[in-house]
Amino acid sequence: MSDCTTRTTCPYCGVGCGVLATPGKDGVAIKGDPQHPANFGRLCSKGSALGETLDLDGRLLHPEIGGKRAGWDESLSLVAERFSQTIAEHGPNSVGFYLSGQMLTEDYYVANKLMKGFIGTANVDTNSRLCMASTVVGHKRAFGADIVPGCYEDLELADLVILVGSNMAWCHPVLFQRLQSAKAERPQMKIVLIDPRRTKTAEMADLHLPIAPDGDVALFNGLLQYLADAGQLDQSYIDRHTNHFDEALTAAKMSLKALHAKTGLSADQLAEFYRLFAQTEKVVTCFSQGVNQSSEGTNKVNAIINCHLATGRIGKKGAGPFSLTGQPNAMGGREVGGLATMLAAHMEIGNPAHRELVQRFWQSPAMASEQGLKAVDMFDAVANGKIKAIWVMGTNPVVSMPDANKVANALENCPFVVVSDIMADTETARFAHVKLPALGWGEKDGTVTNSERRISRQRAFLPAPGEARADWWHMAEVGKRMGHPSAFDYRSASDIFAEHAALSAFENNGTRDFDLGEYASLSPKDYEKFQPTLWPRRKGQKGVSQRFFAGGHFFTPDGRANFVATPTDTETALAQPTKLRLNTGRVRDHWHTMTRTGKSAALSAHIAEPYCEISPGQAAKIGVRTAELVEISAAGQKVLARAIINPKLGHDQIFVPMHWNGNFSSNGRINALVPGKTDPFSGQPALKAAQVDVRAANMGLYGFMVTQATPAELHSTYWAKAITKKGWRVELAEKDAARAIEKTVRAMSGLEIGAADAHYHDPKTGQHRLAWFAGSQLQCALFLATEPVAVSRAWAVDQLAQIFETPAERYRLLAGRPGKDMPDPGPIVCSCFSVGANQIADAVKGGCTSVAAIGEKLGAGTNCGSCKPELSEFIDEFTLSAAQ
Ligand SMILES: Nc1nc2c(c(=O)[nH]1)N[C@H]1C(S)=C(S)[C@@H](COP(=O)(O)OP(=O)(O)OC[C@H]3O[C@@H](n4cnc5c(=O)[nH]c(N)nc54)[C@H](O)[C@@H]3O)O[C@H]1N2
Ligand SMILES: Nc1nc2c(c(=O)[nH]1)N[C@H]1C(S)=C(S)[C@@H](COP(=O)(O)OP(=O)(O)OC[C@H]3O[C@@H](n4cnc5c(=O)[nH]c(N)nc54)[C@H](O)[C@@H]3O)O[C@H]1N2
Ligand code: SF4
Ligand SMILES: [Mo]
Repeated sequence: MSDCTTRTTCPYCGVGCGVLATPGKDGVAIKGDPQHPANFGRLCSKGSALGETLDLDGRLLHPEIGGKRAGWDESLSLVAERFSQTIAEHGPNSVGFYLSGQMLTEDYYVANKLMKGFIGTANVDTNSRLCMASTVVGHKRAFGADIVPGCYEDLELADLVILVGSNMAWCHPVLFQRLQSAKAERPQMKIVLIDPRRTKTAEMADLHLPIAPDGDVALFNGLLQYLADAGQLDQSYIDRHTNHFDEALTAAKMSLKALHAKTGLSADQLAEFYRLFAQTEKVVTCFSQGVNQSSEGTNKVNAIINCHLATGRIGKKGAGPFSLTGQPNAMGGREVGGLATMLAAHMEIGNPAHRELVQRFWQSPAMASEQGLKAVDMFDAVANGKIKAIWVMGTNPVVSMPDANKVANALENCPFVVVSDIMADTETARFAHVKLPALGWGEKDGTVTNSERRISRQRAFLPAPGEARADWWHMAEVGKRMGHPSAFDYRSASDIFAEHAALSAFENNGTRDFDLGEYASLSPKDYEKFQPTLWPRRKGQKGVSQRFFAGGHFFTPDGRANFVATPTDTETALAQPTKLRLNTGRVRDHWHTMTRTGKSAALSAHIAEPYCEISPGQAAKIGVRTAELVEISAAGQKVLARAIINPKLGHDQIFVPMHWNGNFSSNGRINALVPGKTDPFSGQPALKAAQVDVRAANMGLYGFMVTQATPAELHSTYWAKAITKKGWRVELAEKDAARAIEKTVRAMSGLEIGAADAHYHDPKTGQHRLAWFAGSQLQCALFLATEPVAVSRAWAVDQLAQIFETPAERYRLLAGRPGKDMPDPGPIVCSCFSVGANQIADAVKGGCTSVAAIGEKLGAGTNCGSCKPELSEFIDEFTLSAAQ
């Protein structure tokens, strides 16, 4: 490790990998930190590409008022004044903060303190409501506190790992790799995947249960019933450490017929799963958004926990329920009480003693006395004018909230909107009256807590760009200007962390789970040296315990865990059988609304446009073929996406990724179609369950363009753009083929069709192909056809900026025919080494029958390893076809 290397933590997923960042002449070199206990040196594709996302293109570098550059002082004063004035006129409930699990703990702490302790309302909610809220409530109902009982090591020690509603291969890739290594060492370890879709995660599973959407409560209720019938309960644990078992078992009872109907699984599938669970002592059940983002998300969480409590498989090595948190600081946000339903340091807003304690600690003038508005309700309150001033920080709700157009309209009509972001032009920032530039990853200092309760430092290794300042500073400066100078007089993130730690330990004495007393008087120097640690860290505590509840002590009033009755009488069948069920989620190489990963050519190569997975039967029914566009609609809103026909998908289901938005595609923002239906206990929206119509989009003209210039305004019916190493690639489609191609071209690239240096036109097939050169260097190539353009994208992208001297070379380019010297790599699978599907298929055909052998030959999978599940799929498919 060189002197210029900084130890920090990845800003993406909740695995919380340690990163070594070394700024140098050619940018920042990124490596996994071998000493970090989350990843031991590994990084996934997104972590590995962090260096590509640190440029200042598109960054917000100065405060803006009404779209014009403004000074910090006037901007902060305006925010303070407008919030104060709104509160004076309409009361504290007329303002709100909408925050993010990507804020650092210190940022979050200050925001929560300002709103709950000094403005005096709990109208502070966060995108964690869309992410982890059901788990929070599920944990509290069962354990009396929001605790993840185990740690990552448990996944490695388990003999059975169950993944429920988790696409771990793509969403928690380094943890997935740890699990893969553990299984390679102990092949007897079993992995079960429960997901309606067969995802890349299934590549590692011994058993994939393609459960009916929202069949999870029934599945785990059925398991509880099975365990009871088979005499496989841990009766002594139940008797000594829990309450309400009988109620839970009674509620779980259902006929076999109902069980099959709700889960969509056969008797054999159920029996195999139930037997595995019953027979294995060391079981870890990991769950993620297929569980949380549901109108019965909280009951799903409790149905899972019930089975672990009933078998005493909790808090032990290799056993327990394990919530996989999404965002880098989802957990830190919960620790500071960043949600509208909590107080600080895992205290309860509904508990007067807790409120009094926090108020005394903060010396606050106006404590919130009840829960505030949860995300969906908060934007409803903006829409109906109850909230008149809102501050959005570190999240992009116009893309990520359900009923996204309603959110956009609400912000448009809100009298005062503040947005703190690192980027100047997000779909949310467009509605801001005041924009405040935040420090981004690598520029800011603070802490994050990962899925296993491990607190790690994010450290700055880059100078602050422009006038950007830390998020906590935005909040603290407004707090001071609202009349609380001493309460918000922080000099650094370290000051804030120490205060947060002190509050967690304040009059705690072991009564509350969350305790960082050890750090209550941490010095800035110690903060600099802070090593990744699990909590609790009580003052004077000897050693760090990795697990909760081994001794059966819970944080409920009587110290016993609660079984929760989770009846399955909620409707799981399609409400309107004529509609399709829209499932949404993530792709391997993009992060949410793409403001950062969209800057990386390596990450943008894997999947470059919005797509819709659809079953062959459904595709045939609507008359759409692979690669044509489909139109997905609901409530008068429409999304266009590329059809991918997936034979393993249920007939009445489709899947569309959540990432694409107006900055990268014409109409890919899927949340425009997802209604704001929520779980009754957690308020978390059912983001995987919209009812939609799908039909063929019937485009008259399709296009594909590679261009060195950043595409200007794109006006075609459909477009999607992705950055490449030498420029951009753009997918296009026009509804009306007769519409002048010339117009399309000009709108797309500013280039004149008449000025193209090479043309190819085939009136029979309706194909037009054009290329523009600067000297002999390819500047832009455009391929147009009446059906989806059949040109290798990866190959075409590689042609940009190449030299084409002779007419023959240029002709070959327009023919889309790779020359012998430039073979077509096929769609990119390994983003680290740009290895494409054709290359991998050739290698497999040539005798590479293991992932390692492919790696040796092509390099694919040998850096971050995120593509390994895809590589093994190639091998499986080849072996299968060879066997037939
Ligand atoms: N590459 C990448 N990784 C990420 C992120 C990212 O944006 N990109 N975001 C991070 C964040 S914030 C989060 S929250 C996590 C999310 O991580 P995951 O939860 O693993 O990801 P998702 O793709 O949202 O959804 C997981 C799966 O739930 C399935 N599912 C849908 N409905 C049901 C159901 O009713 N039952 C069951 N059992 N399964 C169902 C979907 O088919 C999907 O495959 O990922 C984190 N990691
Ligand atoms: N349909 C559907 N919708 C979903 C989901 C789904 O599965 N399906 N998943 C939901 C889930 S789990 C989540 S977590 C959300 C995520 O959704 P969002 O939180 O909206 O997504 P991000 O793109 O991560 O937004 C982060 C914003 O913060 C900015 N930013 C980055 N770093 C900083 C910083 O240091 N400070 C500040 N102030 N800003 C910064 C980024 O530029 C970006 O604008 O989406 C939810 N929406
Ligand atoms: S798994 Fe990947 S995205 Fe998640 S923290 Fe590790 S490197 Fe970052
Ligand atoms: Mo999330």
